[in-house]
Amino acid sequence: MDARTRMLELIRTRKPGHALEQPFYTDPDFYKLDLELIWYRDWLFIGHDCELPKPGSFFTVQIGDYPVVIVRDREGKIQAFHNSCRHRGSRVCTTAKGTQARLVCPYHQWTYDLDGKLLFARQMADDFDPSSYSLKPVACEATGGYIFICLADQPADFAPFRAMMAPYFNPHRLTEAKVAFETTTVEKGNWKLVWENNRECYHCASNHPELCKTFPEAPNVTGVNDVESDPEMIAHWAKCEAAGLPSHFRISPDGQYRATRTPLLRDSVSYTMNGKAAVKRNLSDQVNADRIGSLMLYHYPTTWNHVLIDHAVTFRVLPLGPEETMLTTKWLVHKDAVEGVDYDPHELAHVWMETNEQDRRIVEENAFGIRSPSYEPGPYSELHEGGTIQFVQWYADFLEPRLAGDGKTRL
Ligand code: 3BY
Ligand code: FES
Ligand code: FE
Repeated sequence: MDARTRMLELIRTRKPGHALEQPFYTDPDFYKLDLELIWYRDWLFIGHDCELPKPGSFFTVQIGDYPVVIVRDREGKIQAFHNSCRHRGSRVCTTAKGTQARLVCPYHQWTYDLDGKLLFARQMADDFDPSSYSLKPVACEATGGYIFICLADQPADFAPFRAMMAPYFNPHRLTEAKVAFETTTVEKGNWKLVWENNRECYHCASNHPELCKTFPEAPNVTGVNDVESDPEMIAHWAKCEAAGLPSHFRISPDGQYRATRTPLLRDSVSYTMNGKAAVKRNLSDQVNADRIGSLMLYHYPTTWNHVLIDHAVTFRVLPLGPEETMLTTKWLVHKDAVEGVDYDPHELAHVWMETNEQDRRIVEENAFGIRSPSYEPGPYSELHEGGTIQFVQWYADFLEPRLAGDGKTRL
């Protein structure tokens, strides 16, 4: 039986409310199917507009086998291209980020403009037509300070996500923020284990002493159940919405993305050890309301986020292999906040750096145990792991028709 048929069968026979079978977390062929059917087809959060401050600013990213470069063009528009030279395929941009007037391939110096057009190719034949050798475009959209790309030839409509996200995020002015601190963590576990762990707080009390000082471990905060019947939540949404900040829990019909604003514990305003702001200046000049808590957004499979009054923490998940995942965390502050004066980057990042490290260990231990031939999927707690049940259900529902699908894609 080929991997595709086996995966489809395991999805169709899986016990709802239970973890997945071992190969979903370990098998290289299942991983290839995840790449092909999810990562190469869907919208992926990749970085922030504020990381491309001027024309020629670029950063690079690797999605499975695809190197991609994201660049701000001369008109100020953000564009994405396959980072593979149209001559003999070398990577054109070889650094993580930078600024260049043109994109010059290091191999034979074919030179591309910031809109991907080939400008020069030395000593090619007289009939060589540069206009046929532009860098290949990758679909790219920006909203609320976030850049998304999609590697598919015919990407899904981005408009419904933009329509949901923009009103929640625009007041926070992330387009005008700056990245004050950034970390990269490599976790030795499948990308779905990173998500399953993130979508529940059943593990929080015993693992996250720093985060638990300010973040509520209540299941209706992290999860998707009973969110709309909690009087504290309803009062919080009403207060924030009166201050012009959309806050209600909203989720897409297919469960791929959700936004909601949650209060933090007691009088906390930020993820610090004492709950006080980590940055003296508010993140957005447009938001001055008191105790707005955290605006939380997830968008499967790449990102979860917390936007607070003084800073935002954004997370990007990228798969590196069947049992290896990269988590990039960025702390965004007002662009005019001054390091050492308005904030101390280590204090700013402390709680989530500890939390990420605790979660890395959790994911790696989880992966260890799953490799055991004795592993069998156990039941999630319906009360505490509603978010994880929802993630796994989304994954199964998303893959099933694609696996059953048109049969065009083969390993
Ligand atoms: O970042 C998050 O949203 C989740 C919620 C609970 C565990 N983790 C902290
Ligand atoms: Fe890029 Fe030759 S491979 S110039
Ligand atoms: Fe955690």
